Amino acid sequence: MRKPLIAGNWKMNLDGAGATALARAISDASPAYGKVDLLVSPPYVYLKTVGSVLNGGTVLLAAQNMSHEKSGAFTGEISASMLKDCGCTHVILGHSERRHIYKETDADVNKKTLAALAAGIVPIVCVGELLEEREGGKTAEVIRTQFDGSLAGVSAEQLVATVIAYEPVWAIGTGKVATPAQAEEVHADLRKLIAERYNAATADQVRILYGGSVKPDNAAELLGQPNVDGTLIGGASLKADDFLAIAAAG
Ligand code: G2H
Repeated sequence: MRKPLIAGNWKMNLDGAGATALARAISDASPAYGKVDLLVSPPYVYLKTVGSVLNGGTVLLAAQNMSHEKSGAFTGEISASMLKDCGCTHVILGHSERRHIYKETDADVNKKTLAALAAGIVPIVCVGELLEEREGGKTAEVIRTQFDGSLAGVSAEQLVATVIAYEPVWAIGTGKVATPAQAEEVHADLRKLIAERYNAATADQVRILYGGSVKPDNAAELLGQPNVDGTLIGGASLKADDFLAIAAAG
């Protein structure tokens, strides 16, 4: 039985006061949402502040990216051990904004994934197709290629400790949500791929989140799909009421 994970990706939004207030509202309400795991992912500079608000509670803390390097002359980069030091349990890797704006490749995501796992941080590895790829009938091929490239060298044991997020690029921040059937088709194919590459028991345990314009009014149907094990939420995670309404649907 996979416990749903409801994750808020705050992206490059909020200021210190706003991040603190949002974290406090979610943390205070969290005891009523025990059926799901709650996670927030603030910008790097607010991780410590948000972590101190969440301290002692059950809400999980994630960074939105990290370097695969351990330390050294990498100006502007942040390592896995620094994230751990700030209280992070998770890190989002290969988000489509990283892949498409900052040109991160599957090989880059793979190095980061292996570094996160080695450091004991749970990677939330994102995959997703572009609109033209979907329209060209290439969705399954693109997702499978991204999965294989991003997760190369990950053992079955490590994969169970990894979260996959399917985020169709055409549905991100656009208001165009994938239909529950479209999401379920890709999630089911990802689970089949995990069973092929690893085994059925591993496939059964890995959580696969859906992301892309998830809102309170579409969350229940998406989360009702058998292979949708949670959501990665952008815009709607910036308001505690909306985020918690999605969590209530989990
Ligand atoms: C997809 C999602 C969060 P939004 O990027 O990862 O954002 O919910 O705003 O589409």
